[in-house]
Amino acid sequence: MSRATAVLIGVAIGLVLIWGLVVGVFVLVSGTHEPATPPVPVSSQVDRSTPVASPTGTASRSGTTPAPTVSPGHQPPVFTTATASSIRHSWQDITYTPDLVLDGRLDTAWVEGVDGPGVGESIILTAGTPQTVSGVTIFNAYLKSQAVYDSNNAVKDVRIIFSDGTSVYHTLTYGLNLDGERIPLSQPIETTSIQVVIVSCYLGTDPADTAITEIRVD
Ligand SMILES: [Ca+2]
Repeated sequence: MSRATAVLIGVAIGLVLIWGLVVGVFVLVSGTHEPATPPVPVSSQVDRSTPVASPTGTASRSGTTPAPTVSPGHQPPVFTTATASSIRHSWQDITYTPDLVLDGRLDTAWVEGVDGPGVGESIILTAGTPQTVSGVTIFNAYLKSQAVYDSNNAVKDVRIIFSDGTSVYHTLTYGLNLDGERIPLSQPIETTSIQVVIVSCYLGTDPADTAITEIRVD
């Protein structure tokens, strides 16, 4: 064997060894790539867990159901102030001011203060902001007791006027009624005021005074 041939064989062996190393390394590298594949399912698990999380979010939203509580029903209307076209003078320590229709008591009342039964007199409830009203309940006359009821006038025909100018007319029933008589509106009205006008009266034994014990609004 010539020297050149020996060199060629040596080079060939060297190349084979290098090739072997390259292939080995490639196998090792591609082998480490194999486990790199699982992350895909892992990430898909993350995707799956995300939708799972979102229903949980919706559940907590519906669980925090105060939102439905607010949306279905409107806030009850609140009228804080009452003024009147006239007021009967106080007698002894009893007063008859208009605010007494908003005090929640059936033994206090507004009594008009003009001569005669007070036809045309009125009481006005007002609110700082528009309120949605579906009905007005009148606790008619002076409900402190049957005797007091009998002596004072009760309202018979009443006109209720709202701040937008619309009005309803209603004839109240005679008789002591501690539950009040509700006057329903054909549709809710947004209003900042409710004026209750005495159109006519049922006369009491002392026909000088007409009273309204309470006015409640829903
Ligand atoms: Ca009252």
